[in-house]
Amino acid sequence: MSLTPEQLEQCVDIVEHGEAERQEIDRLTEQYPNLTMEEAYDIQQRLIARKQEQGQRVLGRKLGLTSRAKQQMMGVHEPTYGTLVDYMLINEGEPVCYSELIHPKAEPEIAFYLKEDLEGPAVTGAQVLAATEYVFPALEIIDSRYRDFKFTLVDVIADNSSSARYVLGGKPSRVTDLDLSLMGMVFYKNGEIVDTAAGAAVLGHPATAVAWLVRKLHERGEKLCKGDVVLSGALTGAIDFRPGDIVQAHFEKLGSVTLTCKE
Ligand code: OOG
Ligand code: MG
Repeated sequence: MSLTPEQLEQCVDIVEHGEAERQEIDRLTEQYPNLTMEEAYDIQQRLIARKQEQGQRVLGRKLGLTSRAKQQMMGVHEPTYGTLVDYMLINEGEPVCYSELIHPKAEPEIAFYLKEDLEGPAVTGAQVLAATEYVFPALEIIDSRYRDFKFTLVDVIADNSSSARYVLGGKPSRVTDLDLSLMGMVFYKNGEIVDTAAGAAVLGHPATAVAWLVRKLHERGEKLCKGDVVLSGALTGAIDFRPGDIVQAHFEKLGSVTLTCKE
């Protein structure tokens, strides 16, 4: 460990301030080039602890950079996770407020809702599916606090993996009899197709991504809990949107989810 507790707290101040003031921040690795992944997750954990002290509840987790499209887009080579709290959830039909965010982007995801805790060093995708009550079509709104949305893997981890908002589609589906890897998805902006994908874009199967998350959490003495929502990672690259835009993802069998945006 190269950073002192004071330096870790100072990093939390920077990220927290960027989000609260909607101001782009410099990459933490410019100040701390040797920042480790472990320290970056420590910063994220301290950031979430502060949000909890302010009354926010943890609603679940999100995976980041699970698809090759996203890894290439961001120039990184492995997934990350982030933590979801109350104010990030947008009910479908409510608009996202653009003025609360810096440079938001939207991306289509499959969300898991857990009926059992999941923990341990060797959890499989099959165990994830067995512990899943429902899956939902989802749109994640990411909003990196870093200037120009540019960061290294450790930077993005410290910034809670760019978490900002998320919308869950209204129709819960049971995973039994669904093949999430073959599930097709069409992504629209203002009625035009911007991208298409299948669930397999997410590490081969979205449940594999959730299993990766459980193993990663285990390394830090943490777990997924009954009632948690897990966003399993974007199936495509993320797209910009502005007030007045309508972003939609239509999933085979799961149905669709819509995001609107106001000033
Ligand atoms: C990091 C978060 C990526 C996903 O689903 O891949 C992410 C970023 O690209 O800013 O949420
Ligand atoms: Mg995402």
